[in-house]
Amino acid sequence: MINVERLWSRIEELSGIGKTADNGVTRFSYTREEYEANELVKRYMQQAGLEVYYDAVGNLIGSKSGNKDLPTILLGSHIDTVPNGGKFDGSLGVLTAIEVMESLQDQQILLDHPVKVIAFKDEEGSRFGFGMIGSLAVAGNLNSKALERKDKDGFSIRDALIEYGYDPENIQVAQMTDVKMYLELHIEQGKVLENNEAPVGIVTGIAGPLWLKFKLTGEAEHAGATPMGQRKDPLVAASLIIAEIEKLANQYEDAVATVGTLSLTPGGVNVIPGSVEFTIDLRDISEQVRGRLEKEIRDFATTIVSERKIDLTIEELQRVAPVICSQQIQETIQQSISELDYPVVSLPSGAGHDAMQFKDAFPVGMIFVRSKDGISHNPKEFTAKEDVKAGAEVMLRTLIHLDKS
Ligand code: HGY
Ligand code: MN
Ligand code: MN
Repeated sequence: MINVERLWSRIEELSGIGKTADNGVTRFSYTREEYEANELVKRYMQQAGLEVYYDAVGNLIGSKSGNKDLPTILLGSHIDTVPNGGKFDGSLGVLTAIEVMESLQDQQILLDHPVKVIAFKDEEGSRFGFGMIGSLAVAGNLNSKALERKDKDGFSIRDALIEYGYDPENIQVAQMTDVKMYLELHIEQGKVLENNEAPVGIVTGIAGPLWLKFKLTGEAEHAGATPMGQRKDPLVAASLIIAEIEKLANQYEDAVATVGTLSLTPGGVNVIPGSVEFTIDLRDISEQVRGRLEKEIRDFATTIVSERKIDLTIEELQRVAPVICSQQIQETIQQSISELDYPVVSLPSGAGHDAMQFKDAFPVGMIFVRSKDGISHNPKEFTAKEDVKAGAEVMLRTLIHLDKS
């Protein structure tokens, strides 16, 4: 039986670390706030009877031993956030996994399989523009080139690892091989469950995020003395490209395209911009559709900049393949939902998750919990306590069923 008051109070307590003025949370990886948050979650893991340690890249891991001849079941999510994000994104998954393990301990239920609960490092990619560092490392796919990615102050992931006492030359030991499967609970961050009046859902697949950084370079010149026909204005070119991105994405049913950051230099009222940078986040459940959309955007941008004699560079920041969730795990989640008499709703995830990194390693499954008004990546992000309880009960039952499979 889940102790939802214990879980709810932990959600509140954790949200106090990195709290922003309007009650959001900002907790980037390898920062004091995130370290403090990890140390709090470490205490929760210990209360749940888990052996706790940090792995070679700083993933926080709570381990429960079992039959050593059996592979490990991984549970987890992340506790880092986007800038001024909500208190449920990622954190709910980690805290619910801990609550499930503590409820098993309370009821003296011993599982056959060993279990590890993981708070993955830097799922969001907010600081280095390169996400899922922790789950990439556990999957054995964090290559040393990625460690050169820098934050806005020129501090690299490599620097951050060293600052927190990790050895950048030793990250490969974070890989986990003897794993049966991975199960993650996460808020939906959309409106499907709310529209279906369902507290929980079964994730069928996860759309893959592709992040590109466009840099347009023209000529900074006098706003008053430069005739319109003689300008190389990268901001006008960028605006035409950004407007076309929306049009192109609208051609596809499930594709989404977002320009989430934009900056220009030098930034003067009477100065024609010299350079403009913006990022695009492209997603679709189909890698083929995402590829088509990417090509159309690149081709359109190339046409615009050549007509306007603007220089364009496009840097790929991350490219994560879409993932189909394990049929067996989906069916087991459905069995748990039915046992608890909740409506059964299956849905794809538009948001990316750590589970994606394990697509070629072991089966993955995800449980979604309803988001109020579908809002996320925003201080208004909210999930009701009864839905938090529903999600935890479904996860507990699913884990018990999977342990017997
Ligand atoms: O970007 C995402 O989909 C996730 O929030 N990292
Ligand atoms: Mn997120
Ligand atoms: Mn998340």
